[in-house]
Amino acid sequence: YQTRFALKLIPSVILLMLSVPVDETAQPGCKLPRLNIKGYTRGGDIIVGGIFPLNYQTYQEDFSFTKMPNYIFCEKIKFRVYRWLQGMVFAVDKINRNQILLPNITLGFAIYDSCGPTAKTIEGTMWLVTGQEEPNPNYRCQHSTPLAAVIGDAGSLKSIAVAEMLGLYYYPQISYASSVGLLSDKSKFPSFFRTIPSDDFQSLGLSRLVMHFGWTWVGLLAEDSDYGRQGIRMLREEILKAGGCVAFYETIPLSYTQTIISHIVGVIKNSIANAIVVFSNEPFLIPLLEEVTQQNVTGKIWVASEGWSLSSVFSREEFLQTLSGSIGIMTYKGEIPGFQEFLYGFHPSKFPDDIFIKKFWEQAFACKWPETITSQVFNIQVSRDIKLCTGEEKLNELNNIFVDASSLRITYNVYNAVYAVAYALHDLHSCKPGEGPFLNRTCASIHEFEPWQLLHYVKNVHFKDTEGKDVFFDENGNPPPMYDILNWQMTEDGSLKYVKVGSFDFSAPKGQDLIIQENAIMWNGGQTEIPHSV
Ligand code: TCR
Repeated sequence: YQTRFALKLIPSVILLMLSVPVDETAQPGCKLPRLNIKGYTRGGDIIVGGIFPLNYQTYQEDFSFTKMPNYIFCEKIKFRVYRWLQGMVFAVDKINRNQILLPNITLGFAIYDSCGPTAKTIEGTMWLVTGQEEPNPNYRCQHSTPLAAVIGDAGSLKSIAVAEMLGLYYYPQISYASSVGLLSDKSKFPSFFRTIPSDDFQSLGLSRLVMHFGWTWVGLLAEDSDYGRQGIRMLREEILKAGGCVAFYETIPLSYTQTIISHIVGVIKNSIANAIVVFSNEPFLIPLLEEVTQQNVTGKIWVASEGWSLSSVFSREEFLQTLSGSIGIMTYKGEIPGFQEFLYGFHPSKFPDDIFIKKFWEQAFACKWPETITSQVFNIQVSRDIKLCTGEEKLNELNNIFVDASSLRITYNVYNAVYAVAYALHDLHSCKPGEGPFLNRTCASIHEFEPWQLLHYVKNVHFKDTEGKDVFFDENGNPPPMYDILNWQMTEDGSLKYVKVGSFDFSAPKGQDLIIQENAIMWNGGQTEIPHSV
């Protein structure tokens, strides 16, 4: 429902509320339109930037340019992404409380919602780099706190744009979810790192999975983006190399058209291939799988890339007949001690600087804060329809993905990314004069370092995470490639649960890299025998 909502144009009443007033007070003599950016910030000795695609975006198409264009609306917080964001806040707090890691240095942060087109993400990056609400490129004032690094963005499309800009200044960037292979190219993205493995490994893993089950005749679907196309291209090569065949290959459009969707569903129905590997992110796949469900296509084995394998949308009841029994690949899960309590105790009164928290609260509890109700809206809507928020609402009584810390995967990547920055800063700070890595064995100063100096330390960072696993980046800025294999099983009460049925660890010796517990898998229709590919 949420995404459906997001795809539709919102009623004009809400548009009225949301349209941002155009700032008429741009300084005389300044030619650039004034950008006025708001984010969630907290002060400190050093700032860590964060970029998260927090809100759903809606478009109101008006490209007439007869007035100042204002066609993107960001509304409705994605609860899961808000949890990722809080993972960053939690990590920063924890590092600041840690007496051993970065003692006497307080980390602050500046977090930006990258909802909207890539241009908005660039805008946010300029805000981080310049440290000003009116970001003038190439200018960060002497008196402003140094920016250490930027955590984000999620999608590769945006991260590539950010990386192109940050690469210019050599600011370290660590993404928690951008996985396309392209970002491994250090000649193009010299300051990019990530805590999610590169898709090259995922493609390899998916092909091994398909071959393991003896599915030699497979259908392939790819999101029409670098993520989908690059992922499927490599998967296809691997399948062919292993002696398999591709029954069909279709791309899923980024903007919805019924003709293409019907065409793809037709191809799936008419093909005798049972196994279908889908390399896609959640939003673009929704219309296709809705159509598949509507046309009652069952008995297929869906194999999910990690872009959609934990999507809450597809665990809805209407998809269960079609999708239960699916196999998904996902980055491994980690524990973050104390995070569950942090989420349960999360409350607007504790985080007055969080510019998103009130909206989140309203959405989570379907209420309105008295102060957010403008008199205008009050007049339009009947006031008795509005439930007021009191602050007494209890998050732990809510069945909301935000408070669910039972399976932290992307959140965990965020957490480790922040720690990587902290450890790099710590190493920079611990440098002994005369033994430093820079010219004439000098060190950098924690109070006044150049972005490339910190980059040196991020490249070499190495620490143990809360799971005891080693965190480091290889020469391409990638973490050790490890994945879990999940099986989507229908429970007795008719809901979906994700059961771990195996894992990939590409750093393990050959033969031990792929582990699958076949007897733990439940296939579509409740079968326990491995289905055949035709
Ligand atoms: N890489 C995708 C984005 C993405 C994502 C996710 C977004 C991945 N996994 C989970 C939301 C939730 C994998 C990309 O574009 O690189």
